[in-house]
Amino acid sequence: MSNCIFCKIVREEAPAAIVYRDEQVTAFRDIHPAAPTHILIVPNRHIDSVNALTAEDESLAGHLLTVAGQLAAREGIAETGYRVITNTGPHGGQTVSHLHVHLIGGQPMRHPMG
Ligand code: DGP
Repeated sequence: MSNCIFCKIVREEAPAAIVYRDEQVTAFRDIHPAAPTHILIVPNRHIDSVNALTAEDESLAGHLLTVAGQLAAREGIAETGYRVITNTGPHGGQTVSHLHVHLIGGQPMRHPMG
């Protein structure tokens, strides 16, 4: 999608602190970090949200989580713990319509769910 900010980051047409990239996903630091570690992991191919995932995306969806775990280890927060969040739609608080996984950690999480 030409106007999608995360597509632009994936294509390196917009700046971002990219921390990981492979043929399926790109990970970069959130511009408004909610904790010492706040990384967004996005599919390189535009997918609006969890709502748009199909059975053909199951490997990709799993890969987003696997990379989250690997980056948590690399960031040194695997043992202390962290949150992996995917907001979906207005009630979920999704503000960027390109599927993304938040990896947030480095401090105790304060916000309760819901
Ligand atoms: P969500 O509310 O789940 O859609 O989260 C979107 C996140 O994306 C939010 O934490 C801020 C982040 N974000 C928005 N625009 C940019 C950007 O241009 N660069 C980076 N690095 N992060 C962005």
